[in-house]
Amino acid sequence: VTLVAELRAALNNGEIAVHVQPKAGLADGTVTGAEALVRWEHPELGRVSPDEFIPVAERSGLIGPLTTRVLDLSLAAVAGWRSAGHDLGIAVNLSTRSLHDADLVDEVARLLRRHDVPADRLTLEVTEGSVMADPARAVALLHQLRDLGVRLSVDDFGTGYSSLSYLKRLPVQEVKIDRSFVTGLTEDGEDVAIVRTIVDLGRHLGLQVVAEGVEERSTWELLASMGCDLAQGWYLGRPMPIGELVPWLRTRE
Ligand code: G
Ligand code: G
Ligand code: NA
Ligand code: MN
Repeated sequence: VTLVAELRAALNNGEIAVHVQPKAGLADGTVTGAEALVRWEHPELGRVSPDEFIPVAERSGLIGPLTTRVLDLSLAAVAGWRSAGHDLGIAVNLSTRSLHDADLVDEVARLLRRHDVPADRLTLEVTEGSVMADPARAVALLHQLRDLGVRLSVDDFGTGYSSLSYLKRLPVQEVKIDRSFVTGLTEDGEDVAIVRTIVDLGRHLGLQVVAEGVEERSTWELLASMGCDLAQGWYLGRPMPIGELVPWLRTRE
C-alpha cells in the first residue's frame, strides 16, 4: 500500500487533524490568532510529518481535498473560539499547487459562509517559492482571494528570490520572517541586521511583520525593541490541539 493510498484513506477516516500555534503582539503579548498546522496520525506509521505528506498530496491530486479539510477544521475552530468569547484569527498554509487551483476561491468563500466567519479572520500563507512557480497565475489567484476579504501573508520571508519586487506586486498584508533569521537572533549580528531591515521594510510598505521561531525571552524583547509587530514560536506556545487553545488562553489571563 502506497502513502498516496494511505493519505486518501486518512482523509476519509478522520486521521487528519489540525494543531494551532498561537501568535501574539510583541508590544503587549495579546494573542491575536494562531497558525493552523496539519497533523496526520497514522495507526501504524505513527505521526507522519507534513514535510513528508504534503509533497505526496501535491503530486497525487489530493492537495485540493487536504487543503479543504484543513480550511474546514480551521474555520470551525475560529467559530468555536468566537462563541467562547475569543475573537481570534487563523492562518492556513497554501502549497504551490493550491495557488494553481481555480476552485480554491470558491472553496474558501463557501467555507467562510458555512462557518459564518468574517473573511478577515482568515489569513492565507504563501511562500515566495510557491508564487514563483507560476507567478502570473499565482498573482491572479491571490487577487481573487484578496477580493473575498481574506488576509494574505508571505511565509518564510527572506529565504526566497525576488523578495522585493514581488512584495510590491503581491496583494499581501503581512510578512513572516523565516525562523532561520529569528531563532538565534541575539547571538548573530547579521541576523539582527536582516531582521531589522525586514521590520523597517514592512513598516514602510504598511505590512504587518511577524517573527516566527521565537524560542527565548531575550529574542522576544529584542524583536519588540525593533518594532516588529507579532511573534510566534515556542517561547509563546507550541502547536497544540485545537481544543487546548481556550484553556491555554485562560492560563495567561
Ligand atoms: O509544524 P510542522 O513542523 O509539522 O510543519 C512542517 C511544514 O509543513 C511547514 O513548512 C508548514 O508550513 C507545512 N504545513 C503545515 N501545515 C500545512 C498545511 O495545512 N498545508 C500546507 N500546504 N503546508 C502545511
Ligand atoms: O514553514 P512554516 O513556517 O509554516 O512552518 C512552521 C514550522 O515551524 C512548523 O513546523 C512549526 O512546528 C515550527 N515551529 C514553530 N515554532 C517554532 C520554534 O519556536 N522553533 C522551531 N525550531 N520551530 C518552530
Ligand atoms: Na506557515
Ligand atoms: Mn512560516
